[in-house]
Amino acid sequence: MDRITVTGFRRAPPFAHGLVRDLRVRWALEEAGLPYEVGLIDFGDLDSSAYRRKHPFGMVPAFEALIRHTDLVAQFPVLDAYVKRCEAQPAFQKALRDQMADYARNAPVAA
Ligand SMILES: N[C@@H](CCC(=O)N[C@@H](CS)C(=O)NCC(=O)O)C(=O)O
Repeated sequence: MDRITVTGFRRAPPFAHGLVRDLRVRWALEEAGLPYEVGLIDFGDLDSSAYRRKHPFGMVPAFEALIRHTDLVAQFPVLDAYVKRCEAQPAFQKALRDQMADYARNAPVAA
């Protein structure tokens, strides 16, 4: 697997320390024991076309490798158990039901 790169801010105001969302990704990668690099960016980089190719909304974090929708999570029992616990929650079940209902309602009609 390619090495994973997660973007984070080079600097953040003190109130945001520990809250910027690259933290949870770094944490998950630490739990999984996966090697990764952090690509530090400045706030002003968020609008650059190079960064928008990584994250279309110009936010942190962005990944250089895709983790979800692979069997990667299933290879790590701690992550697999976490995902299963989260997906068993009523909030996830409702969100999933609603998304499926949207797809069903808007399904293309067979010709
Ligand atoms: N839905 C995204 C949101 C990411 C997000 O809000 N990132 C903030 C930093 S914590 C950001 O990049 N803000 C820059 C901006 O809004 O211009 C996620 O959960 O990863």
